[in-house]
Amino acid sequence: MCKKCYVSTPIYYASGNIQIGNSYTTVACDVYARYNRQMGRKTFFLTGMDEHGQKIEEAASKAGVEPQAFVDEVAKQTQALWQAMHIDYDYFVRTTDKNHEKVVAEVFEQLLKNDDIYLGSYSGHYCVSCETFFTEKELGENHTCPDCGKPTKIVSEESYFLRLKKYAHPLLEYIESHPDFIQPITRRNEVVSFIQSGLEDLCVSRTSFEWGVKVPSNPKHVIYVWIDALFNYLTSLGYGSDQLENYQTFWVNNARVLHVIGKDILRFHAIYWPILLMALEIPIQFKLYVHGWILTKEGKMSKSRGNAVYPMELMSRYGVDSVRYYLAKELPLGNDGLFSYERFIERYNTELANDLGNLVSRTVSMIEKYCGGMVPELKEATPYDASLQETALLAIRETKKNFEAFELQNAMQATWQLVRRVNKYIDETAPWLLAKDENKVGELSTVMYHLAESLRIIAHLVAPYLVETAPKILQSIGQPEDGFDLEDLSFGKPSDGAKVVKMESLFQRLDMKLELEYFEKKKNAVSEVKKEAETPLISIDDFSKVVLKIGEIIDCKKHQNAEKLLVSQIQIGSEIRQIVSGIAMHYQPEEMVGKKVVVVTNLKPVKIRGVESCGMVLCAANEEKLELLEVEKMPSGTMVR
Ligand code: ME8
Repeated sequence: MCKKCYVSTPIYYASGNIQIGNSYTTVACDVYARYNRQMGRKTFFLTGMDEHGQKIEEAASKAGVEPQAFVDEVAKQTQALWQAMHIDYDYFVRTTDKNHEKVVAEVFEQLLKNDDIYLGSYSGHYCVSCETFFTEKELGENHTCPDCGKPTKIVSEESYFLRLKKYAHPLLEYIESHPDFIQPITRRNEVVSFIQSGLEDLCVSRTSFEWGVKVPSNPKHVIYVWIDALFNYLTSLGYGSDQLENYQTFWVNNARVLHVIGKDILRFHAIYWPILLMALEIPIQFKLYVHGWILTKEGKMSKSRGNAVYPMELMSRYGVDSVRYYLAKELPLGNDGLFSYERFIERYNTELANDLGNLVSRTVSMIEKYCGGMVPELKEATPYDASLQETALLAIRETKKNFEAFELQNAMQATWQLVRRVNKYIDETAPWLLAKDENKVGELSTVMYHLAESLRIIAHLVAPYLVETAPKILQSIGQPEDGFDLEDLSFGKPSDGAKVVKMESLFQRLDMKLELEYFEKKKNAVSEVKKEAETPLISIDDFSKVVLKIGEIIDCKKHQNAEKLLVSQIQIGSEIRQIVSGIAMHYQPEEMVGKKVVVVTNLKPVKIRGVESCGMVLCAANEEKLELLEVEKMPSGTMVR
């Protein structure tokens, strides 16, 4: 068995926008890396940031800071997020790392020297957002980007090109002779037909912006951000430096090298990356696992659509494990998954609170009640033990088999077969009845042993994703942590007098209605803020067109034709104005008299339900409450500024 593992996420664009969708890759890789460590493999888990390119240069300039300061801040925030999500990476690469930049520049020169890169000129449709050129036939309606829908620009410039055409045939041969190179197979087929439809040489440099690695022999050119980014997988291992140990261990001599990516970046990884490696005669060691997207009812998550859900928001309400659980469970390899709060809460309640959380607390309570808190050893058999043990062994086998294949969802399902079986075992054996019968003491002990032993196994199987819960389960059944070794996990560890520990419930059941209301309210609040942010700014001259004065209400009556309106007579300095206000649901006419309020005095007079209104009284209001803006000391007629 291969005792090593190298797994990588894509490096995230330093746009500082990690939502629940794109945090999927990182959680999934973390789960896989933890599984491999539990299998006793020496594991290198890589993630990081993609920090060059026009998009980032523009974002920094919009924020009014230098690009380096901009990406430093985003990297800090991203690392804090990963820490909060318990992402246990071995290395966090940044493409602005000096050693990375140096290797990218050298690699480019090498490709140039080998004539795999040549100088030409390019004219085409470029999407700044996706950092990608598109051919005419690939474009969406009105020359928009087929990926993000934004307008593309025609860009014409002297450029370097990478010879993709030259490598099309060898790449097809490689894919054919390595059937598991791209998984799932649908993605592999997509790549094959794309190559078969004819590859064009790829434009790999830009001259219209500065923020990137310069071509050393022609520094007006910045190296294409994807060449720069893809090499992170090697520079992180020391490739191109004098410290090649990790490169040798985790790349050259390793059968388990995995790049996990989303479907939108398949072409870069399945075509450009292996071609770059072929051109440099670096072995193609990696396999690609391609996942779909997490969508919401409104489609792909994006900040601009306002449907993005952020992991911090969920974690602070429901804890880290439930978010990791949801993400790992939601995406079958290859297909898209859905995020909705309903689904999240449903999964939380059914699978975490009911199936697992309850099982742990019931087991602990019963062992306390029936066995004085000490996990007993096996005694007299019950008719249900054999089937439970069989399910436990099957769950171990199937969970591991699916983790091996990066089928996280199936791995979790295999474990839940056991969780459900143990719950059923409690119903079948009915320990509360056994406890009433003196002749059944032996069977009761056996049942309690089976419950605790099953929980020990479950804790090991869920440890890659329920990182906070798994140690708590072990603690509650009085078992020491053993690094959650999965290699030798089996049923039948002696209980050795372990003592159970009663703990707070692992997952509190949630009230679906209340939770949905909470998020609905939050969504409304966010859209209010967004609306406000979208309101155009006005100048001081615009503001000074509005004349505001203090007025004292000297008389007030109900409007005769409208129950929501009050008609007030307001003294403003020496003049008296009549003003109609929609506040009758909040104020009685008599309580209005004597109030000194803020009045807009230069509004054009209007008739409201037949009554003339010459101005407006200002109030603070939301959906529930309304309050007049009042002053105490200032005399009527005072200007408000
Ligand atoms: O692509 N659901 O970075 P990135 C699932 N810098 N996955 C999603 C998703 C969603 N809603 N949205 C995005 C880049 N992703 C490049 C990578 S690697 C040499 C350079 C995934 O920050 C996306 O598919 O735009 C990608 O795998 C990852 O998030 C990072 O995306």
